[in-house]
Amino acid sequence: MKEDDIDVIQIMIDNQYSLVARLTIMDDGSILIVGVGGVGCKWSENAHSKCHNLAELLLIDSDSDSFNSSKIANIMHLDNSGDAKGFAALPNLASFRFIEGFSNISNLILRSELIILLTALGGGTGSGASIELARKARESGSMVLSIVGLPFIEQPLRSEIAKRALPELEKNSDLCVRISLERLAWHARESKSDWISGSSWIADLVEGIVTTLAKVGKLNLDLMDLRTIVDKPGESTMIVGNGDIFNPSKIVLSATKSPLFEVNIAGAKGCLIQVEGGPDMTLSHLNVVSEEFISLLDDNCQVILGARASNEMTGKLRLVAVVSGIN
Ligand SMILES: Nc1nc2c(ncn2[C@@H]2O[C@H](COP(=O)(O)OP(=O)(O)OP(=O)(O)O)[C@@H](O)[C@H]2O)c(=O)[nH]1
Ligand SMILES: [Mg+2]
Repeated sequence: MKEDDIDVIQIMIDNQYSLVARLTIMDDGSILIVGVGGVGCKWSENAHSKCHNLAELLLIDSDSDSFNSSKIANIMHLDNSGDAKGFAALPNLASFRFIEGFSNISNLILRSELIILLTALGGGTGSGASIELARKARESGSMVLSIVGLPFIEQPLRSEIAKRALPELEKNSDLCVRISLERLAWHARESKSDWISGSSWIADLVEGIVTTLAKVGKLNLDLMDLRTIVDKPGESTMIVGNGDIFNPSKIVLSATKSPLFEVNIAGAKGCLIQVEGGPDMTLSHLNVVSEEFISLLDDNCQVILGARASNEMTGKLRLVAVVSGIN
């Protein structure tokens, strides 16, 4: 899509959705992707590898194996003194260690406007430290989007730990997306990847959110837009769908097949949508994808729409949506 086309699309969108275009470009380092615990670290490292120019990475774990593969991550090791490989179902100890070591990462948190926190609950580290991280981040004025894996049904002890941790994490996050590990594993099989690496779904979602908010573009959406949507009463969630440019309807279908946990977006009252494509994306692609997605939501849903074209997306389309006001 050429710059001129973007101008045309801008006018069309203004007419249809009363979008207020903004040119805000976030400062370097203002988006931070944080992985907490073994699985959270893997998910965030994978996600960050797709948008490393636009966000910083922080890995937090008690098991130092989580830090071995990244050369660019900021690291918070919750057990520097010993050779412990985890907190083996002790979230309180993980919280305590996190608070004790927080001053080492406080600057990083302080300069982050948006924190995307990834963790899988049920173990010690993720279930304890993620809550404290979210709390500290909110206290220092950051917006916190949490993406949280919930244990497999056949893991009763882990599920119990997760059940206790989840409400606290939700309370300390602006938006908390619950991922079913069963559905993620199913999704991973379909995309020929594995759930421990986040399937491809989590990396796509995080990359989508980061590029939506950080990328220089005429239709750039920003944190104010995101805030408008997530502040609506009710539940909120995030969704991503991918496909090729020849079949835009399929993108919406792929978005509805997400590994999310029991979420029904039918009555959603707010939605921020970003459609991404390559230079070959046209207004009609943009319309088909956004209209089809919006038709799944409440008739009076407030919609904020953005679009972005980049060379890497040639031949492809991606829809990223933050949906809120779900009852
Ligand atoms: N089935 C299965 N589930 C796993 C496996 N590893 C992690 N999980 C799931 O992912 C959740 C989080 O695991 P981790 O990220 O390893 O936990 P952690 O936060 O590092 O916790 P600690 O190691 O106890 O400090 C667990 O509660 C399980 O539900 C695995 O190898 N198999
Ligand atoms: Mg661990």
